[in-house]
Amino acid sequence: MKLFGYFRSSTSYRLRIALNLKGLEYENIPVDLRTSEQKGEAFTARNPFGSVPMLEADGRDRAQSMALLEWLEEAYPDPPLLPAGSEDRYTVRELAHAIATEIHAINNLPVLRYLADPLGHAQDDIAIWYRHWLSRTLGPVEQRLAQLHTGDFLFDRPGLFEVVLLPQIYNARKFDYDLSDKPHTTRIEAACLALPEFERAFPDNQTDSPDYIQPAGE
Ligand SMILES: N[C@@H](CCC(=O)N[C@@H](CS)C(=O)NCC(=O)O)C(=O)O
Repeated sequence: MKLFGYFRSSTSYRLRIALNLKGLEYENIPVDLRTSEQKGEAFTARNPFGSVPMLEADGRDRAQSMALLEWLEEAYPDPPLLPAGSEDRYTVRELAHAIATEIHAINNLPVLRYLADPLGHAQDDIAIWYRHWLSRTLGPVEQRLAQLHTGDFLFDRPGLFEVVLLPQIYNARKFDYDLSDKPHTTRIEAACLALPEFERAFPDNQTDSPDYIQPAGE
């Protein structure tokens, strides 16, 4: 498999975590969003959305991270990203889709850029926008985690929820968002970051990151 992504892209980060959790080998192919490589003809001929991630697998190019995560789950069910029962699956999807559709889609880079140009908003206002949409959904997510009496993970192992949560929390920290009133969210974040599957997927540990340090012996 080849994962076309960008180190700081949260949707690429989702895929890296999921592939690692499933123990699937993949080659990471950096697509440089700074030079708009994703909008070039060579890339859009393969992925008309002109966005990352794109996964090349079984001779097919697939895009759209949430659809890709569901595809991975169906194609490679073991180990699972979703719990066994339909009620628990519902809970995972409720929280994962809330983050994907109510935070990420509204706070994505093209949206933030559009607010600046052509709409003319100042960076300080854009940061207020960003934190507003974070609060609006991270608050209910935290409340739901409290109701569910979660431990280190939403259920017994990290899965689709954690795959979507961790990249969003990484972004929230980049925007200096105060998470001190979100003990359940940050407990799950800490437990995930301690796992090698999440560590390997971390943006700074990708070869296209300026912070990348080649591990000794590689
Ligand atoms: N709905 C898409 C969104 C993908 C997306 O927006 N990716 C961003 C990086 S996180 C990207 O490629 N942005 C560059 C652009 O849209 O021009 C998904 O979930 O895969």
